Amino acid sequence: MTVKHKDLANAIRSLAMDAVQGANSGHPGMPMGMADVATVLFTRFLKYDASDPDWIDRDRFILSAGHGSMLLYALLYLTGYPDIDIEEIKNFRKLGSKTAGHPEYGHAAGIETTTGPLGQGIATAVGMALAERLLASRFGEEIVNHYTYVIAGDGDLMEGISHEAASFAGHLGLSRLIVLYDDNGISIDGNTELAWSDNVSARFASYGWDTSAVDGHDPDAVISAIEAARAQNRPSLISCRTTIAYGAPNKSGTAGAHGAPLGDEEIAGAKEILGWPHKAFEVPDDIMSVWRQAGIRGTKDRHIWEARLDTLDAKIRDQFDRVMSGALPKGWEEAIQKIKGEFVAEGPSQATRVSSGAVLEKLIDSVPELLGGSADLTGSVNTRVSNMSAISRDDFSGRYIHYGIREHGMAAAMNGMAQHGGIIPYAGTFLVFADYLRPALRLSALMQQRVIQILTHDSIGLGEDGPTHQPVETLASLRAIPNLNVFRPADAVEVAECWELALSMENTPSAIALTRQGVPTLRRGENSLNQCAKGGYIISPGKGEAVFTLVATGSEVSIAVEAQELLAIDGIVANVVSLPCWELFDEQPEEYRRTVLGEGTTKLAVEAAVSMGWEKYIGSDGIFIGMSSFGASAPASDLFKHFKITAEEVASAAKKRL
Ligand SMILES: Cc1ncc(C[n+]2csc(CCOP(=O)(O)OP(=O)(O)O)c2C)c(N)n1
Repeated sequence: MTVKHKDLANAIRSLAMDAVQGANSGHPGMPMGMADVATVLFTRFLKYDASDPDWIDRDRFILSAGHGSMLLYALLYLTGYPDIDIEEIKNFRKLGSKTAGHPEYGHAAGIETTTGPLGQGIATAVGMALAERLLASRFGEEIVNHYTYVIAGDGDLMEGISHEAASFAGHLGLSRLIVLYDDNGISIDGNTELAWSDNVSARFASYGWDTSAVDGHDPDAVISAIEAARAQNRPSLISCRTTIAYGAPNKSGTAGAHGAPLGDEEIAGAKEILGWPHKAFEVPDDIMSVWRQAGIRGTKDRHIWEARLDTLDAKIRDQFDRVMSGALPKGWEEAIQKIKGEFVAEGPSQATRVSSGAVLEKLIDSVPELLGGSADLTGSVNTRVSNMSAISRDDFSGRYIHYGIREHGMAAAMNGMAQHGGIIPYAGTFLVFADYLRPALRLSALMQQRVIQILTHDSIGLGEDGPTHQPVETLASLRAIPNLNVFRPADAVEVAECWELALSMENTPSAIALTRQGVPTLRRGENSLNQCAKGGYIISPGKGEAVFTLVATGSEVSIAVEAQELLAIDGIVANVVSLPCWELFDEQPEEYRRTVLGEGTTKLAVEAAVSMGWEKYIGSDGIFIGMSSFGASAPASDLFKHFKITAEEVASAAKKRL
C-alpha cells in the first residue's frame, strides 16, 4: 500500500496513546492533536540527520509544550534517532528511561532543551535563533544557516515569559524562528476562554511577527504556511487550529484528554476511527520505512555542508571547531593572571562590580565567544566593556545585547545560546531581581549550562534604593539550587578568581554576586594560586592559636578582618575565613573543610543577608551577624550601623562568648 500522510501521523498518535496508557500517566491529547503538523515538519522541512543528531547546522526543534513529550519521543523513534528505540517508548516515564515525563536535555540526542515549565521552551528557542544569527555573522552563512522551529501551546503563550521572549525576538527580527502554535482552545481547567481572551495573532503582529492561521489537520495548508513563514524577514507564528486528542471518540476536544491516559476502550475506539488496526506499540514496516527515510533525508545536505566546512580558511575553521566544542582558547587564563597581578599591585578600594568590569575588559579580547548583556542596567552592572558594540536587527556582529527590562526572557535566551553552542553568555541585573529570572536559571542548572549571571547591588550596601532593592533572602534561595555556583567575592582579587572559575565550569552555571559599594583589596602579596577554587580559605590567619573563626562572604569579609584586629587588641585570636562559594567549599575533603573552619573554635558568620544555611558552617552554637528583616532606605554606612553589621558588633558578640 502507498503510505499516506495520515498513516505517518497516526503512527505518532498510536505510540502516544499506547505509551501514556503503559505508563498510566502522561499527556496523550497534545501529541494526537499536533501529529499532523509535526509530521509535515519532520518529513518535509526540518533539516536534520537522525544518523548524526549533533550536526551543528541542523535546524533546532523545540517542543515548548513539554507535557506533550510523547510527541517528541515518537518523532525521534520513528525517524531513527539512535537513543530512542521501542523499548524506550515502552518505558516512558519509568525510572532510568530516556523518555522522562518531560523532555530532559542530555537524556537523548534530539532533545535540544528541557521543557515542561511552560513558556521556557519558546523563550529558550529565541536564544537559539539568536545564536544562529550571531554565529552566521561571525562564520558566514555557508556554515551557519538554519531554522529554529517551536511547537508551543496555549499554556506557553499565556505565561509571562512568552511575552518577553516574543517581544525581544520581534525587535531583533529573528526571521529563522518559526513557532507552530497549537491553537486547540483547551488547557487543564477546560476551555481556555475560562481565563484567556487574547487575540494571539494580533499580539504577535504587534511585536513585529509575521502571523498566519491554518487548519492544523490539513497537511497541505500547513505546508503552505511553513513555506510562507520561511520566506519572511521576521519571526513567524503559525496558529494551527487543532482538536486535542484528535481521533478519540469521546475525549477529543475536551480537557479530559489533556493529561490522563485515555483508557483501553477509548484507545480502541480512536484506533478504529483513525483506521489503525495494529497492535499496541506496533508500526507496520511500510510506514516505518517512510519515517526512517525522512530521518535521513538530511544526510546528503550534511555531507555537502561538511565539504563546505572543509573549504574554510584553516584559522577560521579551528576557531569554529573550538567555540562549538566549548573549549576555551589557549592562554585565556593569562588575561586573568594579568589583571589579578594589577589588583595585587595596586590594591584598589572599589566596588566588586567595578572589579568585575575591569576583569571583563581584559578577558573580552582573549575569549571571543563571550557575549555580554544586561537587562537595562548596563551602567550599573558593568557588563559592557569598551570596544563592545551592541547587536541590532541589522547587524549581529556585535558582542553586547541590550535585553531590555526582560530578566526572565534574558536568562532563558542565555540558556538557548549556551545550548546552541559557540557562545558563552553572561549578563547582568541586580541580585534582588534574580527572582525575576529564577525559573530559567533553575533550568540552566538542571541542564548543566555554562551561563554566567552578574548580580550586583548584592545587599543593604546598595543603600538609598531601599528594601525593595536590597536582597536579604536571595543568596540563600540561589544557594538552594543544585548545580549552581553562587559566588560572592570579597575583593578585586577574588572577583578575578571567581570569573576564572565561572568560565572554566563547562557544566555549571554561575551567579556572581557583587557589591555596589567600595571594598578594600584584602589579598595583597603572593597570589598565583586561585584560592577561591576551593570555595573557602583562611584569608587572614590570627597570630597564635585561634579561639574564634570569623567566616564571611563578599563585602563582609573586610568587616570580619577589622573585627579580627579589634579582638587582637584585647589579645583574642581569631582566624578570618572568606567563603566566596559554598558549593565549591562543600565539595572539598572533610579534612580541608575542618582545617579551614578550625577545630574547637567558636564560629561567627557575617553576611548582610538572612542566616538560612549558615548553620552548617557555624553549628548550633555559632553566632550569626546579618539580617533578619528587610532592609531600609538610607546611605549604606548608616544601614550597616543600623542593622548592627559592623566590626565593633562582631568583636563585641565574640567577646560576650568568652
Ligand atoms: C509554568 C507551568 N505552570 C503550570 C504547568 C502545569 N501544566 C502543564 S500542561 C498545562 C496546561 C497547558 O495547556 P495547553 O498549553 O493548552 O496544552 P494542551 O491542553 O493543549 O495540551 C499546565 C497548566 C506547567 N507545566 N508549567
